[in-house]
Amino acid sequence: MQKPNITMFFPAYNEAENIPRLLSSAVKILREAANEYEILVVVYEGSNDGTAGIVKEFSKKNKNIKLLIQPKDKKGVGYAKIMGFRNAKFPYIFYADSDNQFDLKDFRKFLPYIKNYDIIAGYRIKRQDPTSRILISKIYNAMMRLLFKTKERDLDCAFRLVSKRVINNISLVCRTGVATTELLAKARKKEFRIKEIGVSHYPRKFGQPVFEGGFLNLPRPKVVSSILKEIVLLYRDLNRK
Ligand SMILES: Nc1nc2c(ncn2[C@@H]2O[C@H](COP(=O)(O)OP(=O)(O)O)[C@@H](O)[C@H]2O)c(=O)[nH]1
Ligand SMILES: [Mg+2]
Repeated sequence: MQKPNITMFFPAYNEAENIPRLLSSAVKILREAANEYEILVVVYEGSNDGTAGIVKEFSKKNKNIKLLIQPKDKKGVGYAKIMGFRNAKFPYIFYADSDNQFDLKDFRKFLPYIKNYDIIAGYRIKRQDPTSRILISKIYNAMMRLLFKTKERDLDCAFRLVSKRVINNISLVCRTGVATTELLAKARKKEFRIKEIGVSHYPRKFGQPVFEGGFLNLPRPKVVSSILKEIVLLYRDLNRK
């Protein structure tokens, strides 16, 4: 059986210390799993730790690796995903966070299903984040499930394979982390087939998460308010007659 052609993309905001391991493992997995492949790293222009430069170095050595710059005025991990999907040239598009909290080897578990499902959504078997974050996420997931009738168990898990069929049939507009729910809710509405697969999760070793920070490591009010605003917009969008 012919191997699939695969695009992998990774959003990155100040992930300089994580990029080398991420790209090495992505190349290793794709060389064995794909016929042709490309790796896009969508780097937020506001990154100031040299992330883009490191990706550029990798792209000089491997022409399948490409750097995309996300404009400064279009911040947000959701917008980075829109850019990844828009620029992906292959029919199977996989994305994950670039902070090495996942092990890309788990991508192999997806392969037997890629022809029979439109979305394969990873869920974290045991999430390795601070307890406060896990609690907030549980409340968030419950609320999103109620509002958007999504049934998947880990809505904001950034380890997914999406068929280009889906991207060509729905319009994605969310710029924040709400984007991961938007994708599932819109795909579900169009009756695309969704499969869930458990994946491993690890604590962040380098760099900072965007959601929380500061002295007490609390959720950042600006991030929370932009997420809440976007939930309202998405609700209106999905319930428009
Ligand atoms: N391009 C881009 N990447 C982002 C942005 N915000 C977060 N990221 C990346 O998205 C991924 C998830 O972010 P992170 O803060 O670790 O989220 P968490 O794992 O849910 O705490 C990481 O790889 C970040 O570098 C953004 O505005 N633009
Ligand atoms: Mg993370």
